[in-house]
Amino acid sequence: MKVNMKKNLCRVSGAPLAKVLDFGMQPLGNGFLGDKDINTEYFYSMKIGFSEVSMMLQLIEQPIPEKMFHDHYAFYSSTSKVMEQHFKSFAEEVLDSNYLSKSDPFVVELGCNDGIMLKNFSKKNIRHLGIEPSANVAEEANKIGVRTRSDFFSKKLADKIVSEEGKADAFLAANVMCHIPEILDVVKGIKALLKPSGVVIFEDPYLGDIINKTSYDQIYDEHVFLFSALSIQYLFGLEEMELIDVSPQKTHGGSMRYTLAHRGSYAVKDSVTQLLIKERAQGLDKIATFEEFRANVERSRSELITLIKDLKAKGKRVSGYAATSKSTTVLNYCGIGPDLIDYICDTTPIKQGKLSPGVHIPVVPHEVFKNDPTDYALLLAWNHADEIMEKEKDYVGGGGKWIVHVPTVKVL
Ligand code: DWN
Ligand code: SAH
Repeated sequence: MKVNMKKNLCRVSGAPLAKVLDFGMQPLGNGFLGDKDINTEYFYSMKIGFSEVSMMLQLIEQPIPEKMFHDHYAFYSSTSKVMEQHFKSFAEEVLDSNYLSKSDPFVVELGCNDGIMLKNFSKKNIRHLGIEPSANVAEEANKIGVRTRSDFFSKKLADKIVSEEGKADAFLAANVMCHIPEILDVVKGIKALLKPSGVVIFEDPYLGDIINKTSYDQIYDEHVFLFSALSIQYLFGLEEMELIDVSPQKTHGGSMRYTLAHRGSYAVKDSVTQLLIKERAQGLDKIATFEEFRANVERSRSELITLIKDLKAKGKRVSGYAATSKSTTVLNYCGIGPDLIDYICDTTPIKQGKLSPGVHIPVVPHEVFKNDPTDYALLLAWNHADEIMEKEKDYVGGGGKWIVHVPTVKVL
């Protein structure tokens, strides 16, 4: 796949980008590796920039998608029970809405991963199609009866789907629109794929929360864009589409669900007007806001390093909990390696026995954390805190302590 690599230009408006923050050379967020791969590990220069024209915060450079999404993609969506429930509710909301035609509705999902959301449609015999380039997770989806095509979504593919299967009532996506550098082509594809009454409903980590919580770990190779309602309105406006509803979500540390339709086809809900006003008041349209964000990120980094080094100096053992993609940014940007963290436990078999990207901390099964708990555990999946705290009461009961870095660095 070709990626438009015109440096320092906004991928949406083409206007020059103002540089916001430079994280230095970073490995792939999901680039877990074996000992033999250390010498050939891939790094790229991770910097973010902002355009006041499109109001889009974005990576200035991004590795080509095939480096990240392939037949051994390490993230399986169904590892979280809370996310299973979340996507069940998401699907039920769509099924109960007026957006689907009464006869033979057709639902398409971008980046369906292991089928976590679409299975709720397939179980009800709703005509559906998942588009998922990572072949290993697409295979899991197909295995559970979710019809999935292993490919990258594009305008060309949208035209093919329309000619083979007709237009869609609903185009869904979760945590994937922000992954696609060729976003203009994707929006053209969505426009072509939707019926006149069709809607696109998608959610992604929300820029307003990222700024408020200094959750800079949402920035990594896969997350090429950090969306706000302002930037989404601009982006889809290019194809004569508009926001008709927005709904904040608790998932992934604060997300926003956007519903869009062809311009003029539905009434615009008040939620949209209110959020756009709020975002301007928060300064999500101004470069100055991101300069303040940079200062907060730098402060968070120095506090986390100091805390962990102090604990080590006192002879305490520290581990990481959950080998998330986000943690790759935190650990590499802060320079936290195996000298400070003994291991990272994770429930995903494909990550276990590997080294974490860049800093090379061993990733071990969850049982290691159970059997050999450390004095402190850095909660790298802070977005799943409720689910994890509920499961790990024994750790705290046994004297273990959690370290979190979002929204501020502290020991719980
Ligand atoms: O956007 C993305 C989101 C949806 O998922 C992708 N680009 C990649 C991925 O990001 P992430 O890796 O930061 O996602 P999570 O959901 O924060 O982390 C999942 C990891 O945490 C998995 O490796 C499983 C692990 N985990 C665990 O070990 N024990 C998760 C839970 C809930 C647990 O109890
Ligand atoms: N929707 C799931 C998965 C999110 S991870 C969830 O919320 O848990 C992002 C997914 O998007 C990965 O499975 C990746 O393979 C997929 N993806 C990345 N680029 C894509 C593209 N161009 N078209 C469709 N899917 C893509």
